[in-house]
Amino acid sequence: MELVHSGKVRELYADEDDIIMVASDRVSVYDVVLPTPVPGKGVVLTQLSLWWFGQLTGVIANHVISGTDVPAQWAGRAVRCRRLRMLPVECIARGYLAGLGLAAYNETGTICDVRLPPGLGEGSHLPEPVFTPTTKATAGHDEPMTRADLVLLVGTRMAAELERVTLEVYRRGAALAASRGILIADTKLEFGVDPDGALVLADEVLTPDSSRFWLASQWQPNRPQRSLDKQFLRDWSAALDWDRKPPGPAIPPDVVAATQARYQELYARLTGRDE
Ligand code: PZK
Repeated sequence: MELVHSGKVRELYADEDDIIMVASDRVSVYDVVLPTPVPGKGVVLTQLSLWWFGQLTGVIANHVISGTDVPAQWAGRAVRCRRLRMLPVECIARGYLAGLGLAAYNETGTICDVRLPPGLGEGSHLPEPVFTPTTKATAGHDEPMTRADLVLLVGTRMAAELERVTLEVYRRGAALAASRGILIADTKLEFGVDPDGALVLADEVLTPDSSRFWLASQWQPNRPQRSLDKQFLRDWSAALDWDRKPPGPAIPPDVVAATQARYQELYARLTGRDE
């Protein structure tokens, strides 16, 4: 199969008219891919994404053709998808303040033209989820967009549709996760358009590589939150003499095992399944 795109932790292949998305066991911490894989991660994230797509079928069509009709060597970690015309925007919804959203708020009191109340801090729960689209930078980091930027890129109707669907996916996902003790701080969605012009949810959905997951029982205002999946990696790497630039350090076996256990726990809690 032809390799179409290789990302930090995933690969995209072309199979005739379809594409096959393959999730590796690679992990990144502070945006650096580490040299040691976390066995099982690609399978867990793929199965979680497929489960969410299923939960969301009433909200929006998706690109999944099959989670099983894939080459045997990638069983469990690959998804056969419809090839779409991808929209050049990352659609982010935020329910809590963290990351680039926090940085924008601290500078301007707004995120992507949405004014937020004063006095919010790191980890704050927002009064309403906000839609904060960003550009897909080909080099360097993604940049926040204004509403006007988005309209120029996709048109008025599509801009409104993207906002509505992104917020609805976030609301549904966050409500379901909250009922299982997990907060979804924010999530990044990618959409494509099918040959009929219909909007389709693509990529992966509501996984820890596209979203911030926090344990509700551990949430505290005004501090960085403990990430459900990567906290062991962060705590361990913080104690090293590492400048957070590539190449990252090799992960010791006990930290690999603890990280694996966190991915499993997240999957089991959200889906109610054991694997
Ligand atoms: C598509 N990416 C992101 C980059 C990955 C994924 N259904 C689709 N049709 C056509 N193209 C894409 C999709 C989807 N989803 C996704 N880039 C293009 C990407 C690197 C690795 F696994």
